[in-house]
This record gives sequence, C-alpha cells and structure tokens, in this order.
Amino acid sequence: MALPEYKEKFLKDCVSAGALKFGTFTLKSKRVSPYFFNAGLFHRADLLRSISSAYAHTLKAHGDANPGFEWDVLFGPAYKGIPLAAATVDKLADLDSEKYGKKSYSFNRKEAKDHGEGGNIVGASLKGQKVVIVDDVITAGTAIREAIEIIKKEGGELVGIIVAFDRLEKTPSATDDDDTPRPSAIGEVRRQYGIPVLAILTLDDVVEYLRGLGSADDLKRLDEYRAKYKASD
Ligand code: OMP
Repeated sequence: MALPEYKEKFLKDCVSAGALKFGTFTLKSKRVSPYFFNAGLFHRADLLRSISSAYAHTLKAHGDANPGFEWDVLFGPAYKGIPLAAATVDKLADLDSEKYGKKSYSFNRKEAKDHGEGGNIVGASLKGQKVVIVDDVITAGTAIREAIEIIKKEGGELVGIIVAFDRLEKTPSATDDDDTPRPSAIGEVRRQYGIPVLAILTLDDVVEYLRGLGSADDLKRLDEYRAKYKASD
C-alpha cells in the first residue's frame, strides 16, 4: 500500500536530514535498535516546514475522518514541543484558515514565574479548553505523562496527542527478552485516557518505504527488530 503523499515526503526529508538513521543505536530502554529517529534535527527552515506540515496534515486527516474530534489549543511541552506546536498551528491555518485560523498554541515554563503576568503557561490559557499535545517521540511515556499532569492542573481537557514517530514497541520489561505480548507506552496512554494518539510515521511506514527502495540489509534488521519488540497494540 502506498503511503499518503505527505507521509512519503516527510519520510524522505527525515532520511535526507539524517533524522531517521539506520545502524546500531542503544535506546533509553537499553534495547539495541537498527534505527533511530531524532526530531531535534528539524531546526533548518525547510525541515521545520516539513515536520510542521506533516503534523498539520496528520491532525487534519484525523479531524476530517472523525468530525467529533474538536480541539482549541495545541500544547507543546517545554522545550522540544514549543516550536513544533507553534509551527503546526501556523501550518493548519494555511491548510484551512476557516477551520483552524482561530486555534491557539501554548507551552509550559520549566521554571515557575512569580512576577509579571505570573503563571506557568505561555500562550493560550488551558482552562476549560480542549487540548492536543504535540510531542516528538514517546518511548517509555515518562515525558508525556508530565505534560498530561500540567494540562490537568491548568484545568484543560486533554482530547488527543500527536507525535512525529511511533516506534510501535512494547514497553520494556525486566528481562526484555521474554515473548510476552505487551502494549506500547502509546497504547497504554490511549487506553488509560481514552484519547487518540496520532503519529505522522510509524515503524510500519518505514518498513513499507524501505521495501520499495532501501537496502535489503536495513530492511532485514528492521523486520527482525519489529518481530522481537512489536507491541500488542
Ligand atoms: P520517553 O517516552 O520519556 O522515554 O521519551 C522519549 C525519548 O526517547 C526521547 O526523548 C529520546 O531521547 C528517545 N528516543 C528518540 O528520540 N528516538 C528514538 O527513535 C528512540 C528513543 C529512545 O531512546 O527510545
């Protein structure tokens, strides 16, 4: 099955920017992975446009397919989420100014401020608002749970999460070499909060893409890794 145009463009940009690399990488979980996704490399203007446009298309496609999916604010957790949320809301307004032109973004301060306007949120207030979190990668889920807590504390309603890449990996276990099926951290968040967690790209998309033009060796290693660590949902 061919990937939608925006996904394929983003995937190609990831590879050309070195944001998606094939080789041998040790993850936070200590798993040795044949690939790594690094969203931090999207700082160049054309690449920031590429990633924010891909987030915007993914959100719009989900909204078009699910008319009940309504939101007011894109929340970018400090620091990595900040430019992503701001650039994505801008791209959404380009895609459909009537629908998205009045949407907002906001982000948290890492350090509490006790003077000036005060408060820990910069940009739109989250109080009483439907909020979507924009983040890069969820692996163990630690960072995303912090962001969820902030939204709750500020009186916002979490209605969705969007990430750039879903590794579709089961959560790590003590031995990590067992064959027990387990969900991913993303699957757990979906179930626990009853919200959609969208991703621009997943490992399945990358495997699909490499089947068309990648090296047979990369593909074999990705296939093996996927079989070993694939999440149950
Ligand atoms: P947690 O969900 O809190 O584990 O955060 C995700 C983290 O995974 C990121 O901050 C990265 O350090 C790391 N990461 C990637 O960014 N890309 C990958 O492909 C894999 C990882 C990882 O270490 O699992």
